[in-house]
Amino acid sequence: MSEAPAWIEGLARGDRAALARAITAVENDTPAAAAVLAAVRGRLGRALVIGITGAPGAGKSTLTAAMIEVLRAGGKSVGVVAVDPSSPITGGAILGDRIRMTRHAGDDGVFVRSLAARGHLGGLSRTAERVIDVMDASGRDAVIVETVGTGQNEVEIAGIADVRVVVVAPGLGDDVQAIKAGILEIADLLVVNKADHPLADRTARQLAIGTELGERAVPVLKTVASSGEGVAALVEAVVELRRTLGCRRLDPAHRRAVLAGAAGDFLAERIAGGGEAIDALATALAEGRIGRRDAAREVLALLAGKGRTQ
Ligand SMILES: Nc1nc2c(ncn2[C@@H]2O[C@H](COP(=O)(O)OP(=O)(O)OP(=O)(O)O)[C@@H](O)[C@H]2O)c(=O)[nH]1
Ligand SMILES: [Mg+2]
Repeated sequence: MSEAPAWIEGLARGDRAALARAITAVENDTPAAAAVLAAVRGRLGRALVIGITGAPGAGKSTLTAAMIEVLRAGGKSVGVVAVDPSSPITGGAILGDRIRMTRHAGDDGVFVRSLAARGHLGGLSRTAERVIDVMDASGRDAVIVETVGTGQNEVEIAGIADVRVVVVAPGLGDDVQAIKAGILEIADLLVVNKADHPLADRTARQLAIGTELGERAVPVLKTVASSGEGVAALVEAVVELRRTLGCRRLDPAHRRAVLAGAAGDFLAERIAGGGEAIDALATALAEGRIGRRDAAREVLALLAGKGRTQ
């Protein structure tokens, strides 16, 4: 490991420039990344990390801006991580988000960073997690993670947050598919935004019924992000939930999942490389001559060098 750059000590003081450099280091996995991660260790778990996800146009960015307003009024410093896994480069959607947040542009208490989808070692969600870690360690009181879209990647990224808020627009709650989609399953809180819309009450009721059928009760709140109505109550509910849920990134189950992901990626890479024994095993699995678990065990043994050579 190379010597830690001098700017790293500014991170613990919440220095903006140091924060920006540290995020760039972990995002691009530069030589300074190891020093950043070392500086971050032991300083995690203080920030309230809020995940905002939901269908395009539901009002996530407007709601994020409104939540920033409430948090800033309460004297809290805020970090924002905007992620768009669907766009290969930091593009239109995120640019739009940035513009909407210009109200906070001159405010040192607000730090916004967009994450592009391309080229992340260990996946975008792993990078997002590291960026959140850096913001947390730099003393941000709250970190808001906004993801665009509702794919697997987005659900995974939102899953890193301590409190996961799923934003729904009026009308969408009537759609059973929306309730079935994995996105609602990860919600700690459901928000029907655009509550100024006539369908909002009905959607909120439908969602409440939908979640009652599930394994746990999920609170349903209503907001008008564009006017700020209901947003203070939302922030209050999020803070309250964080008290019981704790810091998700420090959770052993989450850490195991990260390890499982790393192991899975490694295995996939090795198996994709093929070879006589691996291809024979793959054929046996495809033809039903061996079960999935047995095949998995065998491939592990093979890669560990203890399996059959043929
Ligand atoms: N009437 C009304 N309009 C809203 C409200 N919140 C947001 N909007 C509008 O809805 C549109 C979409 O809002 P965004 O905040 O960009 O939504 P988003 O979910 O971030 O959208 P993507 O990032 O593109 O997925 C904008 O025109 C907002 O001004 C609300 O509470 N009421
Ligand atoms: Mg947005």
